[in-house]
Amino acid sequence: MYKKLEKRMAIAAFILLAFFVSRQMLTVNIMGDYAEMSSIINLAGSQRMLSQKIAKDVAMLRPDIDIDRRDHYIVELARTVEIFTEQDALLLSEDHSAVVEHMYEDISETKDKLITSAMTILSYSQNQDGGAISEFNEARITILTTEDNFLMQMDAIVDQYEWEAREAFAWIGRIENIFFAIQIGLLVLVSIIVFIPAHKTFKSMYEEAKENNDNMLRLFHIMRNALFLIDKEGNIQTYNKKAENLLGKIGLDSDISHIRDLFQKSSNDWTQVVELIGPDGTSGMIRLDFNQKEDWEEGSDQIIAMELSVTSGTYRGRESRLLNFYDVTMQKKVEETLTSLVIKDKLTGLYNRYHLETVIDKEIERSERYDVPLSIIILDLDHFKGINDRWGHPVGDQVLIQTAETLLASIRKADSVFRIGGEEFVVVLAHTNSEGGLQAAENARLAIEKSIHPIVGKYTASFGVAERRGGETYRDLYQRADQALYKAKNSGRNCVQIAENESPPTSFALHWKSSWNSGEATIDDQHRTLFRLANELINKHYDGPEKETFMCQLDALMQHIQDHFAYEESVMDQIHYRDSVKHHKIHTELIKRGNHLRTLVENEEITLQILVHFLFDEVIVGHLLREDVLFFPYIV
Ligand code: GH3
Ligand code: MG
Ligand code: MG
Repeated sequence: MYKKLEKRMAIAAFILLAFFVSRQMLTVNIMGDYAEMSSIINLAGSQRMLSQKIAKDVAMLRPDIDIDRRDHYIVELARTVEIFTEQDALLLSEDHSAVVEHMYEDISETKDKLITSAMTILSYSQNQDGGAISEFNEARITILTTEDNFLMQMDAIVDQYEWEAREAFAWIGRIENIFFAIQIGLLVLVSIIVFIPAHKTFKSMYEEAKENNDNMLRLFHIMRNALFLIDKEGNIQTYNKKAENLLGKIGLDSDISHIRDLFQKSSNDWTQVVELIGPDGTSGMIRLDFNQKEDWEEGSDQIIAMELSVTSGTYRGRESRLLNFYDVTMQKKVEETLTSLVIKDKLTGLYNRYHLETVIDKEIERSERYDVPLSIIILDLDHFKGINDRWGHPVGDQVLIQTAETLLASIRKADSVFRIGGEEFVVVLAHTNSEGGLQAAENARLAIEKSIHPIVGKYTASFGVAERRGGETYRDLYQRADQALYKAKNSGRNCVQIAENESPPTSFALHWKSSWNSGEATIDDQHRTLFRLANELINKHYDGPEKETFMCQLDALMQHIQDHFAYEESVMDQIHYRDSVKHHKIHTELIKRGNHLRTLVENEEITLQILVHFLFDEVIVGHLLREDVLFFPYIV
């Protein structure tokens, strides 16, 4: 639309320009003609005057005139005749209309007579002795009689000139009128093709802009987010209803003028906010919390969690920032609830088994990295089935809740309690060795024993404690603590038993290190299972009557290795690991060698020890440390 208009405007401008240029050229031309014509009229007028002067000079040159005056008139007459002839030549050289041309032809005889007679008088007067007086007199009479005639004819010529000039001017007037009409026509045309459409376009553009502006403003006010528009210096230009609501909620007057006043009520450092809304106009997002005004009626949340995003732009021609506050209080609460649902036990509010696995992995890693001890307690309520049977399930539940409270009250802040099953709890004791663990368990045991339930009365629990050995997995640690608990149950319950902390002197074990984790859950699980299966075999005597069971377990281990290799290969292919082919080949080679050694054992060509060592050293540990670790970094 606007493009079309621009084209039209260019065309109109061109037409108008062409019109004014041609008009100007014509005017200049006509003015030239006008100047020429007036100079001709002047000349003709002057000729008329000169003819009169000739007549006057001739009249004065009487034969009896005294010598001085005669000389004067002779000079005068000679000069006048000279000018007259010069002007006559000029007049004749001009272009004339046919009428004037004809008139000149008519006057030429009279004029010649005038000039010839004047020349005769001059020559007689200049040389008194030459020529006859009769000629002089005749010439004088001719001039005096011709002059009238010449004057009349000259008047007629001047009149003709003037008539022609008037005609020409009449044409100028007509042309002027035509130009005026054309000018009006052009203006009408330009109005039709340019001004009217332009007016319509500008009007619709204005209306559209106004409508957009109104809609934006409406949108600004009905937005569910709190919006503040500030200038570069942080002065508030305007804000919407939600923003006003926010100000009220946090106890600020609605006439605050600087945005700093708002942020001073937030949990965030002012400099952090300045960075976000700073002078360079960077845009970004931050999370901030506001403390709700104490006596604010709406809702009961004390903290208002907000997400702030900043956008740069202009407002009324000034560089501005739009601060968009999005209320995430509900979202935050939902997130917290969801997290708590996933990691907490509904009945007691303690962490659950799922969360224990996350926590214990981190604790094990920390204990290894900083070389600090780590212990766990497993406790199980004594004869809980009996409590349920006697008082019913709801009372049993109450006992579980009371136990949770007692445990939480008896342990340190750094420790965490988990309900891992019905009436079974685990306490993870960070930075604690077996003695500390024993102490903590004893405290908890006493606390439970003392916490008399209003219906059930006294009830007790049995405890197993274990300190983690170097390189020990959670499973093994748990197993040892569970064995200690089993011992406690067998030693009459309501007591604490500690797991053996020393490794059995004869036993040798492969210790899993958390740094060997790949990050891929299944691979890590399979690797740990390989270690466990290997450890189960490693200290067994494989001669004698147990050989058959041993071979069975060995075959299971080899099968597990094969399954694990296949899974690992599928992961490598999925992530397009660049050395995937090479790694596949190593797997195939290891399996081939393992099967070959297995056949040799079968045929009793080699000892079982060689096969076991090959599996442990080459396949499980060697391959993991040499080749597997190379592709772990590619797993995301
Ligand atoms: P012991 O001293 O050998 O541990 O004896 P026990 O009766 O405590 O052992 P057992 O494991 O046989 O019984 C555990 C009982 O705990 C069985 C089950 O009904 C009960 N139980 C498991 N979960 C809940 C629960 O959430 N609420 C209640 N009230 N009881 C539960
Ligand atoms: Mg139990
Ligand atoms: Mg029990």
